[in-house]
Amino acid sequence: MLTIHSEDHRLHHGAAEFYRGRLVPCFEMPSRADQVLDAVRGAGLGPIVAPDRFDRSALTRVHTEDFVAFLETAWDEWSALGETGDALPYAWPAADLRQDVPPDHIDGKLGFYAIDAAVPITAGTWAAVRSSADCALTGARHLTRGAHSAFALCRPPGHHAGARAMGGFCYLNNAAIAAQYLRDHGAARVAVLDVDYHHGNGTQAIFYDRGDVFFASLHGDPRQEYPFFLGHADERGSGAGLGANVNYPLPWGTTGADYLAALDCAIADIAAFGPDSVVISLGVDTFAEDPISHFKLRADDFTAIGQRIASLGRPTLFVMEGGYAVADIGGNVTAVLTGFSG
Ligand code: 5XA
Ligand code: ZN
Repeated sequence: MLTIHSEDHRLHHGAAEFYRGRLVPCFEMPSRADQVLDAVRGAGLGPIVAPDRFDRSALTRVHTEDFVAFLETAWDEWSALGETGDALPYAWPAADLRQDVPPDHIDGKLGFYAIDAAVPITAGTWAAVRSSADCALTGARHLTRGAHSAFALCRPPGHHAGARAMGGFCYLNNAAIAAQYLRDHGAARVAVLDVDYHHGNGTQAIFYDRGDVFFASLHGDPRQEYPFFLGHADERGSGAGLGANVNYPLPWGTTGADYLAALDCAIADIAAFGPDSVVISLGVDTFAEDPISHFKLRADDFTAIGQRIASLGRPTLFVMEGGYAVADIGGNVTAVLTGFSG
């Protein structure tokens, strides 16, 4: 299996995120990708290549023009204020506030284009975000050229990013951008399966009214868990997309056995949809030792996840999402990938 990786991920290293009333060191850090890369090499998974550079238009197939422009210029606008620390939002257009007038000031823009304060913007964030999307796009291109699988070692991750919003360590939605690329290059039907611990709210929202991209997600129940405001079982899609969205919210404490039973249902949903290719939002923060999550999966469970995904028998792109037990992230990711490859 080909792995796509860029050293540019290192350009994004936020100092702090806002969590439970305090600024804490970012859980999403460069060493995560280093550990995964080491494990990919150690497992002899296959070649590792740098991403191709894609046109900006591949991003605006799923994100709005104004949002991409905001990400491109946010650091310059922030640093023009004389600020040298990371840019973070502090005010949001929540209920009863206007969401139709983008502010001019960067403080307002940061909140307007964010769902939370876990998205620090640094001097190198845009370059890293862009290279992360390029990794996903390169993997998708590899599938369109006949490959059976690829692993996009994306960092920062993407599945919380909506068409017009960043959040939860995510800026551009790498999996959605890749799925759209597959649609634009020959695949009539694409399925996105999100096995990250957190609901992929951004991916769901981007494809919610579409019948050509199926979205299935297993995740911590939003009644208990971030992102809290999307990811319930009754969200089935709308309009042409009705029936093309399935959520399996699971309670804190979910074990490997319970998780795999739900995964079997999601796999059956995807098989019934009949996709030409599959994109996996691959988070391993379902791991029992993950510092911010509450599932109980073990290494063997990750192998079983890969085996079940392989049972779909479709060209498959794995896109890296979350996982914060840094010492174990590499082993858990390669367990999925080697489980898939057999
Ligand atoms: O998949 N999403 C994550 O791992 C980030 C969650 C951020 C919670 N503050
Ligand atoms: Zn996650």
